[in-house]
Amino acid sequence: GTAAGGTSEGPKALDELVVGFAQVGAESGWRTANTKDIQAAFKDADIELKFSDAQQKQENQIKAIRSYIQQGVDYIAFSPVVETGWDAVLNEAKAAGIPVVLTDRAVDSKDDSLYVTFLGSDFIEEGKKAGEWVVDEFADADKVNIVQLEGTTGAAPAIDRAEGFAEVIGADDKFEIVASQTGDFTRAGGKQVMEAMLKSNPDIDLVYAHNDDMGLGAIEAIEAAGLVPGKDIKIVTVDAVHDGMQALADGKINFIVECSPLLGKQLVDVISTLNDGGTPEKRIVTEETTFTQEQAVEALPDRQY
Ligand code: GZL
Repeated sequence: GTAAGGTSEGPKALDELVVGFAQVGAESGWRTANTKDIQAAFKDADIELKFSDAQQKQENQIKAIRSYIQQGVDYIAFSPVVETGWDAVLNEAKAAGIPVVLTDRAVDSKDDSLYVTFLGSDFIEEGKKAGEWVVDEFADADKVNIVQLEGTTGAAPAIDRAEGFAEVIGADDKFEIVASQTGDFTRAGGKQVMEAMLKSNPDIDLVYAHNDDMGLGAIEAIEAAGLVPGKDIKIVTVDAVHDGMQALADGKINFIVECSPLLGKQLVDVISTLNDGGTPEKRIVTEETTFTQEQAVEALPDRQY
C-alpha cells in the first residue's frame, strides 16, 4: 500500500490522504454525535475517510482495521470497544508503516509505540465528578443505597467511571452500591437492568448510570414502577447528549457529567500534524464540564447535539 503520509518526499496534500476509521457502533446518542462530528470534520478538511460501524463487536473492528491495512490507507483511527485484545492487529498496522490514532476509548497495551496518540476524555475524572455531586447531594443522609448501570463490560469508560466514582463515595460507608450491572451503554439495556434492580432492591436512593442512554432507560423503568425519577430515585449520568440534557431540564435526571463526542477537529489536527512530519502529544484530553438542572435549561438551546 502507499507509504504513510509524512514520508521522505515530504507531506502529501490533505486531499490526497486516505484515513480509515473503525467506529464502535451506534449504541448511544453519544456515539451518533461522535460519528457525525468526525465525518463532518474530515469532509471540511477534504480528507478521504473510510468509515466502518462494528455493531459493538471487537472482531468487526479488527476486521475493519485489517481491511484498511490491506487498502494501504495513510492513517488508521479507531475507538477500541474494549481495552484488551488489540496488540496483534496494532502490530500489523505498525509493520505496514501505518500510524494509528486512538479516539475516545483507550487500550491496555503495555507497548505504547502501537499508537501515536490517544485523544479522548479522562473517564476516571468523570466518575469522580459524579461521586462528588453524590457526596454533596446526600450530605444529610445517614444511608444511601446506590444502583450502578455499568457501560460495556471491559470498555475503558465503564472501568474508569466505576473506579473514579467508587474512589469518591468510598470515603464514607453510608454510601452503598447495592447492585451493579452492565446495560451495555444502551437505553434498552438500562431499562432492562433497572427493571430487575427495582424488583430486587426495595429501597434505592440513587442511580449512577455510566451514560445518558442507560439513564433514560432507567427513567422508563422507574416510571413504570409508579415512582418519580429525579425525586423518589435520583439519577446521575455521564455524557450530556440532547435527550439526557432534556431529561435533566425536565427534572427526571439530577446531574450530568459531560463527555464530549466532538473529537473530529482534534483528530483532523493530529492527522495533519503527522502528515507534516510533526509529533502530536501522546495524550490529548478533551474539554468538558458538568450540568445541574438549571444549567441544562440554560444550555439546551445552544447545544450542537
Ligand atoms: C465515552 C464513550 C461512551 C459514551 C457512551 O467516551 O466511549 O460510549 O459515554 C458511548 O454513550 O456509548
